[in-house]
Amino acid sequence: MKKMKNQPVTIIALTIVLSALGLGSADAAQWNATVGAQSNDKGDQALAFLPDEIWIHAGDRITWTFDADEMHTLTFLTADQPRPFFADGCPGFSTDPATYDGSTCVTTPPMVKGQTFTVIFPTAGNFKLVCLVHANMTAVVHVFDLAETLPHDQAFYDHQAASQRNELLSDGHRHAHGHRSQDNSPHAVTAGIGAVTAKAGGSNTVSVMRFSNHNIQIHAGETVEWDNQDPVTPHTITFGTEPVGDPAPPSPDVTRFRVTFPNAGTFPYICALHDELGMTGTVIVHP
Ligand SMILES: [Cu+2]
Repeated sequence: MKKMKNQPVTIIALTIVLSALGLGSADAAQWNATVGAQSNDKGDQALAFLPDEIWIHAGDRITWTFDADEMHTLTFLTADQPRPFFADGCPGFSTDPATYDGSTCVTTPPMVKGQTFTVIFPTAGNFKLVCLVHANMTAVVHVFDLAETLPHDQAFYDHQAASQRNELLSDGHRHAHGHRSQDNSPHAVTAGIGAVTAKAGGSNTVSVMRFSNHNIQIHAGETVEWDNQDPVTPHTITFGTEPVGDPAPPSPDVTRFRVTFPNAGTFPYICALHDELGMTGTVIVHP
């Protein structure tokens, strides 16, 4: 009973503090946005914040919903902060909801479809949003003073997010299809195709998480060459048991990988980073 009696006092005290800071909840608006998008088979991945540009008022909050099985982070760095490794975070990870005013780094750990994260923006400014997993995945949040008028409402952003999503995913479909039809070298496999789009708000990428020619047939003694044509997303070519722990490739700059198969047999392989998205293949070696 004693506890119940204390609660109203605490709430009143908190309200006074918030009002003094000009963060009265009556003015604060809730905005919604999305991180990532994917095709139904998960093979085409939009590496994008949707929408990639939002205008809000100081004190407002934005909740981002993750919508892809490919992992992403939601990260606001401080000025001049070097881009950290995604598993290290700021270092460390922010608790939900986080507050960002440019003075302290805010980041989520890598997150996937269904998870959400909210950031409150108490002060005016232009804040860049990045994903620590994918270079070239950026957006911007413009925080206006309360006196300024916002250019758009939530319905506008919902519509824009949907059209950016559709544009990226249909791009991915076209790239994959176009590439496969001209893929006439019998011993070559393309591990990943991607295209970066730079826009006013940020840059987005669509990545095709599939091996072209994924059931390649060769003869014993021949060589298969994999190349990665994706400028943003690394891939691995992994035969045998999936490595335990962090599957990041030891050298992301390697874009070509050759294996010679001396013996006949069927050799399944995966991309250790994206096998859960269906990025798998087989080399069938005939005698
Ligand atoms: Cu990402």
